[in-house]
Amino acid sequence: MTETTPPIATPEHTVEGFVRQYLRELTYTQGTTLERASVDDKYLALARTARAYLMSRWNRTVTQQYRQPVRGVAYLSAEYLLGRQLDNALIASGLEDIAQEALASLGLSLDELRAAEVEPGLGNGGLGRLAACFIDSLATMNIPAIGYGIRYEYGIFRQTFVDGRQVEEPDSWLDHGSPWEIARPEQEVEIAFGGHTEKTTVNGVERTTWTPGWSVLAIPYNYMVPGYLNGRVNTLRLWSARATRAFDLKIFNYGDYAAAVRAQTFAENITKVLYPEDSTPQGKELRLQQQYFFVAASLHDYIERLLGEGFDLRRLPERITFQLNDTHPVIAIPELMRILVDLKGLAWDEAWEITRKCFAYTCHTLLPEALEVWPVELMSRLLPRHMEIIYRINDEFLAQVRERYGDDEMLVRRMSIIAEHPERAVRMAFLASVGTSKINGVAELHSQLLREKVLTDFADLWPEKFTNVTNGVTPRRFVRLSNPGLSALITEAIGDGWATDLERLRELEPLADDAAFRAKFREVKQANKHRLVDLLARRDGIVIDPDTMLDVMVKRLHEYKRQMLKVLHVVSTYDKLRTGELDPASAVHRTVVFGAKAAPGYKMAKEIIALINHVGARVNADPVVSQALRVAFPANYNVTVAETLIPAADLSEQISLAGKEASGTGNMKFALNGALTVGTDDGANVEIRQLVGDDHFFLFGLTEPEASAIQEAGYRPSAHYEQNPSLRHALDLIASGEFSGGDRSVFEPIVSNLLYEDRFMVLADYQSYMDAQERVDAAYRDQDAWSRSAVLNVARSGFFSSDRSMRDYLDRIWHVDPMPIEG
Ligand code: H53
Repeated sequence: MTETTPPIATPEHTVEGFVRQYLRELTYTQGTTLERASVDDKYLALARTARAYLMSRWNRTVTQQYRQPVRGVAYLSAEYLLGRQLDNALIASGLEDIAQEALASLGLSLDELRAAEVEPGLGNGGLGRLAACFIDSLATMNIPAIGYGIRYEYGIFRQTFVDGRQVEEPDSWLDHGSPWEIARPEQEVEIAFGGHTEKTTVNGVERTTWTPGWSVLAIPYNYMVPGYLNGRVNTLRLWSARATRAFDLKIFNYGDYAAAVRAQTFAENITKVLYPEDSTPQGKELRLQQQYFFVAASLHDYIERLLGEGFDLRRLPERITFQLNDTHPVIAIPELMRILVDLKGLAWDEAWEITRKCFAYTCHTLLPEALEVWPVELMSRLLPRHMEIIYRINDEFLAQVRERYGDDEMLVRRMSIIAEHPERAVRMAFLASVGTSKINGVAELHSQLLREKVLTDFADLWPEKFTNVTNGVTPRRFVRLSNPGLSALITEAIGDGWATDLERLRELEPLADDAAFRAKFREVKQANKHRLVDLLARRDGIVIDPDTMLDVMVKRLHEYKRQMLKVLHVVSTYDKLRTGELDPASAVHRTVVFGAKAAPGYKMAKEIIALINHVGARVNADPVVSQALRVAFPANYNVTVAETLIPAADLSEQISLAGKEASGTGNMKFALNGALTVGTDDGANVEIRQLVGDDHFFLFGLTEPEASAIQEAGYRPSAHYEQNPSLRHALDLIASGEFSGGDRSVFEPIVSNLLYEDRFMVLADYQSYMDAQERVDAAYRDQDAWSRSAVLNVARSGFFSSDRSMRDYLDRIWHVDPMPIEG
């Protein structure tokens, strides 16, 4: 294949070379001229130009991997929240300056064209963005790796506000096509569902055959995952559903044309839309179809390629680890068993040994409601053979449990992969625990609680299976690309190389004591604030003051993340400013920025969004209050907005109830960009605080053991309301209709939920949070000390590079060696 293709020169790495390639793309691919081209045409030509530079590296990577098959890793994830591709492609190939100059020579602006790119929002939040960071790091670290996922036609919905309430609009990101994908329809895979199974005996050996009821085609689309300046381009392979030819034939051969077209639509619905729930699954049938669809296609794809090499599947664990990103791809475990036993004729025990060794599982949650469970009825109907396999896995596993612990029926019931109540259902996290060789949590505290509270019995049975890998974020996107000012300052101070060796940021530590460096650091922050001012004005018509403290809380809207606590702080401050308890002239001036999407079916989360908007409107309209406090809530927070918002932030809000946020990754991005954190002892906050030091982090709130103890003793939130006048005023103000045009009913559900339920202990942490915010104000008054802390946050956060996370996965789980690309 590619080896025999005569080498075709990559476009020259010069301004002239870039211009030539750009005009070629504009003319021959886009079919237009500079004079006639729309902004879209110009962007597409630019994207294809960047792609052209990467293409030969991509081919080289694939060729060298074919020639020299080595151990690798396949990341299975239902979500990849990639963000825009153009800038990343340019920095990865060292073309940023060349592109800028080349475009300028044609009278074009890189800034204008990059704004035309629609980001692929193929993920909800933390989990999807983490997957995107990981594949970036793997490519940069020269690891032979492939990502597998789903090419949703509609990604995460576009959020707008109508009267302050969230309205969802479809995200048709593929409307203008995507220059970043390459379809490989000839590598389609047929994926079957439904039907029934039969047992037959062939030569005295019992075999099961599955006769499916229907099937669809999985069409792969390849995306380039460029390593940073290293010549490697890995592949992300996303699957799209298409009706089989049988549907097309039916359309022509049968009279019922409409029914045939409906059937086709049905098949193609599988990859139509990303489910917008983040960390609280909905248990919809289509979702299970999506999961099996992409996992079955991916395993087939990988295994067929190996078989093409003449590979012996008995050695599969030597060649690959399939990393399961949460429970979403866990159906891969029975699928691999089916392939090995039913299709390849291996004995069950041998197949099981292979399967367990090939898989590893990452758990991303502690919330019990977030652990996926599929009704046996549904699983049996949709995947009857897989259900049988799960039963057998469970039987053998429970026999092992009985052997080890005796007939402890309570324990057996607790550990069973099949839950009996409220309905018979498959517990996917348990299937993952049994069917893998390693299980990891995503931050130290999370991994500890996973062992102690969620998968306790499994940790008892197999302590050696459990490990931790603290999450990380890619410094390429979240510092180098999104914060060019800080990047230049860092490079000026410690030279380059830090973007692939982030612990080198430590070398900045002494500069925290250098007044001139701090001044430059403040200049960068100020410039970043101005960039944000421009973005919000242009994008949202929101005016913010760059000469205020930027206090930012951006993440999915979820009660456990406690946006409500931030709202109460805003309301209390509003109250104090209004009543004169706080003097607006001498108070620290703050702009509180929110960004959050709520799952469309999550009522309380949507009410909280409305409350934030209504409180914001009131605060901003008050002539006295707004001198010292303003609220901004740009709609449709996404990766692109994050890239401008995070570098501008002074204060990062990480205020979940301790023991609820598995890790958090936004917290890492803020610290790396020199924001100080106000946070609880939760998730990766714990590690951030340990690294940056208590003096440079505003800790508040209950610890996990404290919160658990209170819950066990019986938590009564209204006691806090009764005893704390400031809290009472804030809640009364919300209940009074102050923020809802006098209508007391509007936010009543929020207030009574807090008073009588408050599952996430907002009221219990209120006072501690208010005190922490006073410490924040006091610290901010001393700008020199503040920027010293901010520099130390940057210097000490190198640990949170996703390159380090990958190293940990490689050492503890994958054991894959780097394979640099030659030439
Ligand atoms: O995964 C992030 C964590 C974060 C956690 C998040 C997550 C999802 O986005 C979706 C499902 C799920 O179970 C967990 O909430 O704490 O940082 C990446 O690990």
